[in-house]
Order: sequence, then C-alpha cells, then structure tokens
Amino acid sequence: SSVIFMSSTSAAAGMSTASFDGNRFQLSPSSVLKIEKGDITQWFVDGSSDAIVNPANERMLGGGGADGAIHRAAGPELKEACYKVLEVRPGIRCPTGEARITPGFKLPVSHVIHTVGPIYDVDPNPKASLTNTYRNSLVVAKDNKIQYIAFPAISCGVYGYPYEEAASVAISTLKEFADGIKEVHFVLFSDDIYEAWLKAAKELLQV
Ligand code: AR6
Repeated sequence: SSVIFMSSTSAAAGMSTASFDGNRFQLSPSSVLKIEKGDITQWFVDGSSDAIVNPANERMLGGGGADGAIHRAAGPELKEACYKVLEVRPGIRCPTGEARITPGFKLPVSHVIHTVGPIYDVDPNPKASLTNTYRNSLVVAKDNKIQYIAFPAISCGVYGYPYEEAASVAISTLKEFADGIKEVHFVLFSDDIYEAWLKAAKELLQV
C-alpha cells in the first residue's frame, strides 16, 4: 500500500485523498515540520511552490538510492538540466554541503533541490557537512520562493551516516534556519529512520 500525501491545498480543494496527518511539530511560529513515511518521489503540495530534496553526489548526474528513484520519476529531462549546471571543478557540479536547483519535470513537485551529503567514513567533519546540506537547501528554497519542502534522510543510505546522529543534526539545523518556509517535511523510507526522526523531533522541538 502506498502512502497518500495530503496537503492543506488539496484539502481546501476538496480532493478525495485519504488523510495522512503525519506527525506535526512547530519549528518556529510560522514554520511547521511534518515527519512522514513514504516515497519522496510521490510527494507534493501544490506543484508550484514545492520542492523535494535529492541526496545526490558531487557529479550531480544521477546514481542509486533516492537519487536514482528521483531521476527515474522525473524523466530524462532532469539529467539534461543537471548537465547544464556549471561545473565548479572538472566533473563537480555540487560540492559536498552545497545545493543546486532544477525544475521537477515529470515529478509532481515544481522543483528539485540537489544537495550532497558527507560520505561518513571519508569526510573530515561529517556533522558540519550534513548541517550545510540542510542549511544550503533551505537557502536555495527561499531564494526560489519555495514554501513547501520535503527532505529524505540525507547521507543515511549509501553514504553511511549513523541515522540517530543524523536525525539530531537534521532537526536542530531546521529549527535554526527554516523560518520563512511554511512547511518542512521529512519523507522517510524505513521504520527505524522514521522512529529516530520522531524521537529527535520530540526531544528538540517539544516543550
Ligand atoms: N523516498 C524516500 N527515501 C528514500 C527513497 C525514496 N524513494 N529511496 C531511498 N530512500 P541514499 P545518501 C532513503 O543512499 O546516503 C546515490 O547513489 C534511503 O533508505 O539515497 O545521501 C547518490 O547518487 C536512505 O534512508 O543517499 C549518491 O552517490 C536515504 O533515502 C549517494 O547515493 C538516503 O539514502 C548518496 O547517498
């Protein structure tokens, strides 16, 4: 069974989607955090001011994991758009910790924000790099008038970041920098990561 995401927009429009309330927290007076389980390629809110974050690699031309799924769902135009992103060094379009934006093409969201998390066993300061991915993704989102953004558990797959530590870094960074974005969602693939994220949110956000 697949999770059906429900947005305030579709609710207001009276669309007959099943309700998925998620787990809601407040990041700041005007910014909500929702933690959900599901497939990030299916997530959207309004198709015009929404973005999913792609946990990419520095070449930014696709790969496995969520990156592969996002490219398959977006269609080949996404890779063409990625090719056009300027290289900062030969072959490197997005250095670790930075973020870039493209359209979403066949995805239901308007935009994809590509960011590159640290390879846990290689990066000299994985915590700082992971913090940068969240922070810079939010900067790019705000620059592009994105109001709704969904993150996966960046670096917690192929890149090997321990997910309990990653959860604290993710939530505390969002708490600091998400103001100005209406809704920040986490769309998480596995039960253990979902539970770790809920635990971190309860510890860091509930009074
Ligand atoms: N929706 C939500 N989460 C997903 C999905 C999905 N469709 N698919 C996987 N995940 P990973 P990384 C989860 O490996 O660790 C790629 O090859 C997954 O279970 O996608 O940052 C890139 O090209 C895990 O919890 O990203 C890079 O080379 C989380 O998303 C490298 O992997 C992140 O896992 C990046 O590695």
